[in-house]
Amino acid sequence: MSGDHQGKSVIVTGGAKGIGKGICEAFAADGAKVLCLDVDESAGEELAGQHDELLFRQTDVTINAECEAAVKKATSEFGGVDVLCNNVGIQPMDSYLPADELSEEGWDRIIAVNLKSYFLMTKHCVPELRKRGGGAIINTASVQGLQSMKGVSAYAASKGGIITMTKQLSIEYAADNIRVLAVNPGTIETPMVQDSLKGMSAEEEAAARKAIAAGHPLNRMGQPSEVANLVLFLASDKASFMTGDNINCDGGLMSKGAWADADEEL
Ligand code: BMA
Repeated sequence: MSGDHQGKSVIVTGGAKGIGKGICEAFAADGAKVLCLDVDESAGEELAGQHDELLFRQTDVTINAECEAAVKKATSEFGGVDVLCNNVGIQPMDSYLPADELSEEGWDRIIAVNLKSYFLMTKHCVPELRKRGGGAIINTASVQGLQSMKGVSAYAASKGGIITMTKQLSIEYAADNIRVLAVNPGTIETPMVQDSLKGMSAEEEAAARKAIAAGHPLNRMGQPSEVANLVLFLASDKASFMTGDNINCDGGLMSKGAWADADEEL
């Protein structure tokens, strides 16, 4: 525990599972008051039951009025907002399609959850951050906002959008002492990634896990807590001269050239 966030009020979207859960737990362990927002009520209630200063509110952050109500909840319960972690993200298995085969609804859903919600939560939190004399907005982007693959048009657009919006917002609100940063996780052991391995035989899953790990120079998937450590640092005064940037937390994935493995086999 660093104590950097002792008594601070923090909102985390998509906070009940995966990276968001790791972020909620790390802030709670550091003495912050945490409002966890998620659509998954049972996972959220279970998490809230494990921490004294962690509240759960079932919220669909794609809906403006729900975001507004959630921010009001944080201010009434905790007296204000110091840190917003826009973290929610989906990558549904049925969206892994070329753009010409992806439905309009499939595109809209991913963009609404992964990108629009970041705008809506920012919109409602900024006035509260201003009242505190400043604060931090930490956005969960992805290495998929930097480099790409087949079948992820909407997901890639959403993550690239987060990275660009992070830069834009950092300029918009620098004078308010609000720092805005993004993190780019590589493959992290989360329900979202586990879902992508569902339906495989044990041997297939083991082979897929081996291949995913091998893509990362550290030769493994990351853990939610490892992304959370970075988020807490970026949200703290220790990162006081950082804003607008996006930082990889990816076991070296983005350092690896596309030719690296082929070259080793020569
Ligand atoms: C994340 C997700 C994961 C993926 C990782 C690295 O954003 O898309 O499914 O493994 O990027 O590509």
